[in-house]
Amino acid sequence: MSTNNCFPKDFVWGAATASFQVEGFTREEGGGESVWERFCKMPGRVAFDHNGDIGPGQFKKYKEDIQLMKWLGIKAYRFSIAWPRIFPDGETLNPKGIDYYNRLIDELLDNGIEPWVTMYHWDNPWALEEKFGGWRSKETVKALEKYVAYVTDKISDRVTNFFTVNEIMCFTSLSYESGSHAPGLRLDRKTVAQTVHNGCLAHGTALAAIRANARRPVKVGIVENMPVTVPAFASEENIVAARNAFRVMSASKLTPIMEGKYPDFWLEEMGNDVPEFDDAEMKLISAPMDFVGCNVYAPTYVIADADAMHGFREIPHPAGYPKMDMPWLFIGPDITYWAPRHLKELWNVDAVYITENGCAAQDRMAPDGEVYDTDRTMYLRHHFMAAERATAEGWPLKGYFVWSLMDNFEWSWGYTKRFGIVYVNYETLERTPKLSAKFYRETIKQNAVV
Ligand code: PNW
Repeated sequence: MSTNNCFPKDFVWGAATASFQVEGFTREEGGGESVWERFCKMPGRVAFDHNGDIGPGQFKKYKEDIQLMKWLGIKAYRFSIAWPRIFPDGETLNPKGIDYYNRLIDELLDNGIEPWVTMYHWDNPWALEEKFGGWRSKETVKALEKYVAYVTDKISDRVTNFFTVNEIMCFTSLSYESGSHAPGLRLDRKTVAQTVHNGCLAHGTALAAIRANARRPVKVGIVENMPVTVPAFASEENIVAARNAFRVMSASKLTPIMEGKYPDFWLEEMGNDVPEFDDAEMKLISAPMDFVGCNVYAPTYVIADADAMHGFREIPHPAGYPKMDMPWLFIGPDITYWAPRHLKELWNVDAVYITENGCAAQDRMAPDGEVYDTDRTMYLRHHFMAAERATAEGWPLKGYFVWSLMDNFEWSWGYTKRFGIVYVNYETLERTPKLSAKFYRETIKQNAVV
């Protein structure tokens, strides 16, 4: 039993997934089409034209999956609700749509696992895209408000922890600028800036709707994948540089959410392409949260540079820098330490959760039926060391959710990338805990780096 490297007693160990990535069976019980379902049907957009029709099939296998979670010993399961199950055309209620989530929540609670609910993880109703242009329009934000109000009313008797939206960049810039995410468009800078603003507004609107409709006291925050800036080495100047860079690099998202206004330098830089907004919206966007969720995968290295505009310079990764199995997945466990530290030092945030951390790896089942993902285990262990350091130094890190509980639909990569600590055989839907799952189980059991 290790006595060193222990986590605080109440540290929340969890696992995360998202509806479109794990559920499958999106049309059962009256569900509608999401932008991602439609995107999968556009030839060539998703690897091998994979789709979310079945996937890991958690919609049918949630009881089995909850037994896996129980075996792992996680205290919390972060999952998202599929908006088109509840409002299939974005506007008309499907009362049966909530049934699945009621079953899931009840089963989790019966097994001693807390449900942590993400309201929006990218699967918005396709109809809103057609009618209003999706996140280009504030009409979509209004539709989100109605959806979030309804869901909160139905589940807040049993759910305490809510997240508003997941990763603003991924449903705005990637969706309307680079086009790698649904609906796959490539639009001009002003339109994209408007989607980003509307994404912030979606967060603020959902936050208010959750607070207004909750049946009991609840806790609410956002999930962001802000660039996590790491001082190339921790000299005093580099630490200051990394902290400033953290704020500057989130100028259109987390920074206005924390500060209530867009930074002047950003407004200047955007010129005529500044999105439409008013004071009332900025107030909504920046309403106080109970915690901040950070999805951390790869580092952004920074050094001090007195001649640079904001006093820092980002250093690119050299060609041979070690990576996990995604083009962007540079290894840099220090982000798990620096995210809560920057958030505390910049904005006095008192509760931070790592809402996602994990990696894709080239998992193969060995002849003995085991998956020996020593690479993922190494990746995770180093993040746990950084997490333990953060808690030991008193930075406000309160919990950690591994991405992901199981292999799932990795967006435009389809099923070609595996992020799970549990292996999924997509032919039989059989689940096999990998070495990393056994490692995670032991970590939770000892509440320490093992
Ligand atoms: C997150 N990047 O997305 C999402 O929240 C998950 O749904 C997803 O499966 C997971 O990370 C793994 O990709 C990201 O380009 C998308 O750096 C893109 C990036 C990071 C995270």
